[in-house]
Amino acid sequence: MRWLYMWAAVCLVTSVGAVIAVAAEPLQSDHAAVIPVAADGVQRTTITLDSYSYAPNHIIVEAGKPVELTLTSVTMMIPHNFIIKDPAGSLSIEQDVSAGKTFIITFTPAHPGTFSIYCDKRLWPLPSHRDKGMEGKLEVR
Ligand SMILES: [Cu+2]
Repeated sequence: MRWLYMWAAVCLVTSVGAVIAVAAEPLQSDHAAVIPVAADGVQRTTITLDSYSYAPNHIIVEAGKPVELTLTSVTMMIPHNFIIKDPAGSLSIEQDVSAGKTFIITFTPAHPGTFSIYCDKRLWPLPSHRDKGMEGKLEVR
């Protein structure tokens, strides 16, 4: 009988652990968007910046064709930015997007790969916006 109680206790602890693990998943789910190539050959889309998210937060483009992103902030106060850095040096994008503003950036990804998009703003000593979930990815095919 004692074994039965212990088994039940182990099951309870395991399921509580699973619930905690699910709760610790990233706040944003992945919203992938394949960006179409327009008639003029440009891959054009809009990304909405909010506190603390990008929407969509996963964009898929083709290598070797220009990309034009309209970055629109919908925040009232908090400034954000939009950073993509390829450690190999093929991409180096850093655009500040102050509250309520819109900026258009263009670049041509040279090589396939998956690159992080993130906001590195932070109000010390709070965690960075990226740590609060403000990140995404650029997938180049
Ligand atoms: Cu930010």
